Amino acid sequence: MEKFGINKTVASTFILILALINMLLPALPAKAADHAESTSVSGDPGADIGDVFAFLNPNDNSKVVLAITVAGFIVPAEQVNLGFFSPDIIYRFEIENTGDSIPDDKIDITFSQQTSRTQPQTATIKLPGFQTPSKKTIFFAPTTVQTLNPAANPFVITTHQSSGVRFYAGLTDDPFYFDIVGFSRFSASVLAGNPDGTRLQRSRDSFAGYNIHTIAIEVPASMLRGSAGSIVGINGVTMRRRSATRQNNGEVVGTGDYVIVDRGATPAVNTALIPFPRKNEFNAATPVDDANGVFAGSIVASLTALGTNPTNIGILANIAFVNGDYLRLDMSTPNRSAGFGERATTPGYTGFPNGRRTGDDTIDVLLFFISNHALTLGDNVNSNEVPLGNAFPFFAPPHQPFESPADDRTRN
Ligand SMILES: [Ca+2]
Ligand SMILES: [Ca+2]
Ligand SMILES: [Ca+2]
Ligand SMILES: [Ca+2]
Repeated sequence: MEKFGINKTVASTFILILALINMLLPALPAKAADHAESTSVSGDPGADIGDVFAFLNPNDNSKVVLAITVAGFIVPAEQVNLGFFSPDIIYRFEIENTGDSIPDDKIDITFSQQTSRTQPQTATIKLPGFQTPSKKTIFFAPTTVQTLNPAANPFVITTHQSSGVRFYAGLTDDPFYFDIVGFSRFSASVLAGNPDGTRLQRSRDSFAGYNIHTIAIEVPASMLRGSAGSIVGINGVTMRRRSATRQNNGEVVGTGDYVIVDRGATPAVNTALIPFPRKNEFNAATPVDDANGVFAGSIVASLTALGTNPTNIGILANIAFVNGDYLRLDMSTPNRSAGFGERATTPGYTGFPNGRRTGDDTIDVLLFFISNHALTLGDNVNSNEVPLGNAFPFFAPPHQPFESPADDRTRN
């Protein structure tokens, strides 16, 4: 068995971060980057959640930025054709703010039909408390139209006047970075009984150069607070109507109640830890199911097979399912950046698993615990391939087609 060197300083810093988080949080949600992780969503890109983010605006810590990415791997040359949101889907942020696994409120976002490749769709945003007549707040915002020009169209950001809520929907660079191939080869080596850390030294970001659909909303922290005080849990959900009927004119009409197609909180739980036969089931389930232990056996079995010891299984279980898979954010912890270029060991680090910032290296944090603290260098992909924006929505603009032969930045 090959041994991986353990950097004790790095390890102790991680453990300190974890201890602090465990004191603050009854349970951390398992949020994973989960692009096309199950057959139910790989065949339904519009509803396929890539990642979910929740963090304090580093420029104004009284505001919380929530974001969900869907329908990833958009090639720049096709983004005019592919860059729109399905009008049949509810995009939802579930808000858990009482400290259990049951969501207490939600933000729902839907989109109008796309009528032209050059015209925006209209998003309808229902803010928390929408079910209460006195709090019923709804507003509308245009999406950002895509172009094949060398420069992306500027982000169109809409501010709802009475609440101060800000909204963005459109393509962005995919901020998730991960060497999928390296991880897959490394996992295979572990499962074969011969762990080979060199498999993680390719330093290739499987997501580089591709765009993704991003929905981002900035709300006052006070809008998310509940009886759990400054701790809030976020679960990203996509929903479609239970039945769909294909019409003779090619349109599809949905009927019946809305059901969950995909969900996202802690990165990579479904991708890495749920066995293939249960991936569709996991996506359609809820944090309450997690807390009831529906997937506990499968997750523990996957971690055990990877050699994760009981202590670290306990840590990851607390993140992934003990109190439901939510991305838990302590809104009382100051945040000064979107995390770009930081590691969990960077002084002042305040990111994942405390919420998740667009720049956070979530894979390295998860690999650290899965490997019993041996993999201190993670997957050797340490940041997004382009800088993130320094203002809301804290994403980079979409990649655009190049004018002449050049590196397209993809790194498969
Ligand atoms: Ca997904
Ligand atoms: Ca609750
Ligand atoms: Ca990227
Ligand atoms: Ca990494």
